[in-house]
Amino acid sequence: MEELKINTIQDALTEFGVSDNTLSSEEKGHLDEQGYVIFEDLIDRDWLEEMRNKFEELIEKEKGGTEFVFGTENGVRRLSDLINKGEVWDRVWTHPKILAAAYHVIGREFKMNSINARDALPGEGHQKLHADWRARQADETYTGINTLWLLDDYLLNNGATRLVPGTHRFTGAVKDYIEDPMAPHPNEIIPELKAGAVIVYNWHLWHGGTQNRTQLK
Ligand SMILES: O=C(O)CCC(=O)C(=O)O
Repeated sequence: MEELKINTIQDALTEFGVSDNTLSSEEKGHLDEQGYVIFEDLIDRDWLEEMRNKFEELIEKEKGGTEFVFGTENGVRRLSDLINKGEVWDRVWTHPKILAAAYHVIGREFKMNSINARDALPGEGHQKLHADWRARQADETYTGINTLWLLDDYLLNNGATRLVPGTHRFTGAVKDYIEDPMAPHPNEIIPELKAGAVIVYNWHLWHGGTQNRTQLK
């Protein structure tokens, strides 16, 4: 068998099927300008079903689920370290679109950090606007992305994520710009999407879970 030689990030990307055309120029532009890009129907029906089943199986096994950064979040089912909890998640971080987006934003070698899951139950889930990395300095280049894999539809009232387009370009922290990070932001959007979509965002982009207002009286 021929030995696989991977010496550079380019070798690794090629091995995973990434080419210059994996992202369209519109997709790259959106990521650059708005700080995020949406891939609709990235997860096919069988894979979606498999991920949903695995999620429920793990929640059952872990008695409701916890998450390592925050511990627990009230009324939210969370799982962490999914990379070590089933082959179904391997396709998440090896997907060519995701790797291409990571390389486009970071522009050099990078590594996978973690795969976690989050599901806000009715009445819960509202988070502060936050970035997923420390405040960026003026001379600092972008260092990472995060991705949201939709196992359920994103609706305006079911706890979908709010994003504030363009904020990845700001230096400093969210608190340097707004007084109340829990409050609605005038520029925030909640993308309404079907399960199976994936949102990729620069990890400096301000975002946060919203309250799941379904089944509330
Ligand atoms: O689930 C979401 O809507 C976003 C979660 C998030 O940003 C976080 O937990 O840090």
